[in-house]
Amino acid sequence: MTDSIKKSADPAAQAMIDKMKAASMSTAFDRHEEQGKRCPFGDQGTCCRICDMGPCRITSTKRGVCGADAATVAARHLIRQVAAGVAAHSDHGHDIVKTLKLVAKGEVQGYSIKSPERLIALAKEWGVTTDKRDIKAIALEMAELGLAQFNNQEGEIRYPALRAPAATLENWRAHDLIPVGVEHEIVETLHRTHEGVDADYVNLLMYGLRTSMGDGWAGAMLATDFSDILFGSPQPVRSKVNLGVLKTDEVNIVVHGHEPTLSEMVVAASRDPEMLALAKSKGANGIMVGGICCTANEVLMRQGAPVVGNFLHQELAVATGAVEMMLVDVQCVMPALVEHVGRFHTKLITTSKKARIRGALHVQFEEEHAYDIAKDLVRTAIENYPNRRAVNIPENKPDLVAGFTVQNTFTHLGGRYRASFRPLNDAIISGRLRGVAAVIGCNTTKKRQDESHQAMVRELIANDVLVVMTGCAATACAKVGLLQPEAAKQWAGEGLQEICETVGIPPVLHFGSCVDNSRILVALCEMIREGGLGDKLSDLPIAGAAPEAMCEKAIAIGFYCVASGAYVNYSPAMRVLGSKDVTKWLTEDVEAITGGKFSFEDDPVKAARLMMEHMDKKRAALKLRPMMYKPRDTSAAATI
Ligand code: NFS
Repeated sequence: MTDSIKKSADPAAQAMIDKMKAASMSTAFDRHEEQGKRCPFGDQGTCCRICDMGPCRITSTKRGVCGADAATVAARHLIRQVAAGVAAHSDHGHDIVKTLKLVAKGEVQGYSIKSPERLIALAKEWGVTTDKRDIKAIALEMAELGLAQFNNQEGEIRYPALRAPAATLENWRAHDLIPVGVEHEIVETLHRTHEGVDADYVNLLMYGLRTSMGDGWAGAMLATDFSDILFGSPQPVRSKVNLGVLKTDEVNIVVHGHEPTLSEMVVAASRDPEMLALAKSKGANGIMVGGICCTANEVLMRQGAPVVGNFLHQELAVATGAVEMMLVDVQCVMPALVEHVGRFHTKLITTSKKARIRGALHVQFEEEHAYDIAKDLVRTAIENYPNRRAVNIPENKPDLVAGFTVQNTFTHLGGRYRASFRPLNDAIISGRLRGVAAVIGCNTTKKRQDESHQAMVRELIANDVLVVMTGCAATACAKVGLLQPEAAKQWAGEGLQEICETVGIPPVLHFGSCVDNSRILVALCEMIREGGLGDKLSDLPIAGAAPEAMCEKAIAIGFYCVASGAYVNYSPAMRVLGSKDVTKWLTEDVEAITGGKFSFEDDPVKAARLMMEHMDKKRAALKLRPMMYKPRDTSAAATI
């Protein structure tokens, strides 16, 4: 294997890694190697950095200056990571809700309420009067109620009681796992983990679960619902993925980061006849707006915009020399981009006051002037087109289908006149489907890019597990055609194949960005409501995985999935292995509390089997037909 083949499973990435190496450009893959072997204390969660008497390195015989042992230290640092992940998703959600408020007050430019039916449905769910009321008045009230979810100080966040099955809700209440509000739990986590406060690792980890609920069942869920209201509820849509979507003869604008507020406007501005005429006048045949990371998923789901790549593609995209502008907002943006754009004509523009990079241009995004700002940015990109030098775009750009949601997926499964979860539940009960798996999360330089996602998903669908995906994981699988309906014939087990062919869906459903993992929680609630699969979320034959996890957001997601009763394989392992107690609690003891638990298996195929064993255990408890395990065909002929 050459060096680049070891680093990424994606041929387009391999070509660019080689090219960058030849040009002496350092990528995340190189910097990963430069870091060398990691300090075992840091790597295993036993380096305590909480107070300034440290840092302390904890072993089984040596405690910190204050007396904290490995379990206390590992648990403290882990739940701080949970809090940071919750904060990231929730701040995103907060800004979306705030945008709806500005729309309701008429204080923005370019936005409207694209899905009034979703707004009305949500208002009814929240008990807000909708009859004979102006849509903007409903939007204003809903936005204010939504904003209150973040800083509520008493009671419970709103969604669990509205959406979760009664038995799950009761269990959460019994264990005090429902947040009062998103922000309070983050504050309390920071307090509890301050020097000299909570030293009981179980108490700390339980609070980590509670804090994470403010992500999945509040911040992220609000982000999804309010994005659907503002930008439209996604519908199944065809598009393309990978670096090959960049155009040799068009202005290429790459939107990278997370929030759909600016990227939606940039897509709209790129379709403005005035901008298209300007592009023509500069010798370009059009304007391509494509995305990286979850911004990609946002504009893919709602606009069908092509996906340039996932997390480890950001530097590679710039190195094609074909990107006129890379627009970034928040999260998952590498500061290293600055070094690369200096070698090309690419303009790197930060747009959020929360996330600036020294050396990048900054254009402050404001909702009040959103369309004008977007148009100015598109104009600048067009004017940059004649400055292009050598361009080298890999050819890869497979098709994909995305745009699945709780609202539309099961309309598909049930057919036009049977929009319910009944067909999904029946398929599981009859054994045509073993269960449902959510494979989500990032890329990491600790693993070969995309390989774990692809291997895990192939193993699952071969064994009749319907897979739902979000985030960079979905992009990884899209790159090898797994998000096309045709993939069912090639890869899926017979039962799943039959369903996909009857309904015309891929065996792997793209549910959107990482905040859209909340769609998966809602789908699980609907499965319980439909009946026949138990009475709490932990009864379902389902499992989750983040096989190339990298960031604190992924830890927060893992936590709220386990809190919700799911089995979650998380790899590479969280930094807790230095404490046997914390590791055991996360991978065993927590199951008695929530019904969910973690495993830290690194091998994606073995992990898929563990996930299926869990599904089979749940099937047995529900007295459903046992399923056979079929090793998947790994011959070359079976590969896409
Ligand atoms: Ni999720 Fe999405 Fe990707 Fe990971 Fe980053 S983009 S929010 S964090 S790297 S999946």
